[in-house]
Amino acid sequence: MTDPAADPVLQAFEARLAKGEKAEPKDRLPERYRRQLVRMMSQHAHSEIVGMLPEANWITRAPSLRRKIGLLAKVQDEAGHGLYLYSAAETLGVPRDELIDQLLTGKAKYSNIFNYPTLTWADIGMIGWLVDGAAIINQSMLAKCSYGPYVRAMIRICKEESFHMRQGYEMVTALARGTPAQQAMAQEALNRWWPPTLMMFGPPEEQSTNSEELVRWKVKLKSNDELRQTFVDQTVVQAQVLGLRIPDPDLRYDEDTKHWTIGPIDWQEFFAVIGGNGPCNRDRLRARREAHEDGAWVRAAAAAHAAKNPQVNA
Ligand code: BYC
Repeated sequence: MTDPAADPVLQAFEARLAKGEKAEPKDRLPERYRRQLVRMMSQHAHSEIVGMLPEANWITRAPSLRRKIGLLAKVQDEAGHGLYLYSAAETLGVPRDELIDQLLTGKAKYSNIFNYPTLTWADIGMIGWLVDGAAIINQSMLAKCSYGPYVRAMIRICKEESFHMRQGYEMVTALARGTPAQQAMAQEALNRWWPPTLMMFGPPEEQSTNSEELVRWKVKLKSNDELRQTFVDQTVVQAQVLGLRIPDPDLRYDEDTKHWTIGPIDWQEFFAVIGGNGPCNRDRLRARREAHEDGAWVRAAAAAHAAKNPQVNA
């Protein structure tokens, strides 16, 4: 890691962070900080966009009009989140086209969780309850991070994600209080979504290559493991209320620490999934590429309209 004494830009930047000030796009930012933010914010934007796919898979099969309207609105919200985040990442000097190209060519990462299939309607409830629940815990920390545009995007996104989580919990509640077949469907979905949701927080400290820098520069305010623990403590109790069983034979309440402890996480599976070898990686990228190609005429029309109406871009 660079010694701040040898780098006046880094020294001034760290002094500002120490005073609790936020960094803004017009500031002189250390190159490494800028690159770390581009990496993280673009991965986050891609996750929102790819995250639309597993849920969109169920729009036509939602069990009632009310559920269909709710799901449609949620998927549209995710598209909006992706757009705020691409805009926020662009403030760091990288054009959106370049970021999208990195996603479509498989160079960029996106959240591990969206490489798993949505096999039943209960999976849509699990995404809301577990995946959005995990995302909010991670994102409410990012909403206090050191980069102003990311903070502003996160504040808005967290409000919408909280609603998504409540909606998911309400869907799972309906199944958990339903017929034995509905209860079994909810339990089976929880069994599949629990392990990859725990992985969403990223690997443990010793394998978390970016954490040291990100914590130092106040992008991350808590470690991956600390946030994962917050999620476990919150979710175990919710599962108890629902009468669902967390699929972990090692799950125990530790009276000393007052936390729930979990069994081992399969990090080999995690690294295989983020390396491109999860159950749905190829499908997800294929779907995104097709959507991008299908949208070419919209981009061309928007560009032609803007060229004829310079005030649009003024
Ligand atoms: N998935 O050094 P580490 C949503 C990678 S979407 C994939 O700890 P870092 C929603 C990591 O990139 C919300 N890769 O990383 C949308 C690194 O590899 P590189 C998504 C992961 O950055 C639609 C390596 O592992 N949220 O809510 O310090 C519908 C070592 O990890 C993951 C965000 O994107 C992962 N889960 O910490 C419904 C939040 N974890 O890049 C819901 C923003 C780690 O060095 N991101 N890796 O090659 C973050 O907060 C942080 O990037 C992470 C990881 C905590 C995820």
